[in-house]
Amino acid sequence: MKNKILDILYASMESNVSGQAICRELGVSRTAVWKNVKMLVAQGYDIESFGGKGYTLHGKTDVLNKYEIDRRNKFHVSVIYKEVVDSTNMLARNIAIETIEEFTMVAAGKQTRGRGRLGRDFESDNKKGVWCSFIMKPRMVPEKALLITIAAAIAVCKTLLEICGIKTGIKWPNDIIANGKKICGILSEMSCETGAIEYIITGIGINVLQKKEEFSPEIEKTATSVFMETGREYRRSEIISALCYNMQEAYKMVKNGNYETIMKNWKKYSATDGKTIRIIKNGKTIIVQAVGIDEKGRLVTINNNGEKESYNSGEISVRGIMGYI
Ligand code: BT5
Repeated sequence: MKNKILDILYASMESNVSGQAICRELGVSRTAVWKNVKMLVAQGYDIESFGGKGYTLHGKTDVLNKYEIDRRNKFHVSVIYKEVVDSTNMLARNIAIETIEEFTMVAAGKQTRGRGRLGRDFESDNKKGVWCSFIMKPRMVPEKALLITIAAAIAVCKTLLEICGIKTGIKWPNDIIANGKKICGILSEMSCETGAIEYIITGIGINVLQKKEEFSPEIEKTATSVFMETGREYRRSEIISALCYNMQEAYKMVKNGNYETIMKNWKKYSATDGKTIRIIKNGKTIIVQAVGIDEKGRLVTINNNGEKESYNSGEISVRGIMGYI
């Protein structure tokens, strides 16, 4: 019933809806409406109550739940939402095995064990960010899977530009940076069977509402958030819904082999192209120039002798661009 009440209040946002009208429309008692409104307020909705005579929904609050995502879900993507999980990538893995859906989003209010690459942690034990994973089941050869991470990075940059007006760049292959600091991390994991992709899970973590002092001392100097970049408290539901849309588009681009569009967008958002970068390979540091990416999403570089080389994401670690260490 809560969702039906929200539908009615959203339809007349910022104006008074009489309690009686809600009762009539839903065929329930005044007490039932009042009890449900109380629960919505406890969830964080800003609903003004006029002594049982009516209710007004104010639209400024940042409530993240399945209803808020679905309400803005233009593609009607299948969405799974949990208040607290260990890691959305872990939950997604269990769902991926069962589901027959080709594209699913798993999102959480907070993560108690957010994961980065190579066993690193990702700080997300707070309700201040967008923490989600996309389960994709494409018919595609595994070599092209790295392109999904690239396309996801493009989807994040697009979303942050469209919704928050923030210009970001992709630090190949999985970091999104704003003014030299990390605003988002991406973690793609893949399962293959007999040479074909069984599923790909792409986890995306975007810092939205954190203030500088809310990051741990370990990342305080290298991390940033939408709030720190804009001074505004954007709604997570708005960002996640736009991301879901852009991610679906990104997925289609990769699946349909629309490389030209991917390359065009890569050039637009790349933070590495044309830059001298330090790459670490097998513990050794090499200085090269980043040229771009190839059709498999590998990083293409050129060294002082003019020799070109392409790298997979597992092979190297990129350092030293735009002040990001
Ligand atoms: C990543 O790994 O950046 C991938 C992060 C993916 C997170 C999403 S959230 C939803 C989904 N569920 C998960 O469990 N994970 C995904 P990596 O490139 O290894 O970077 C990790 C490093 O980034 C850490 O060692 C810290 O230095 C830094 N870091 C940790 N938390 C951060 C944060 N919130 N913002 C910026 N930097 C952070």
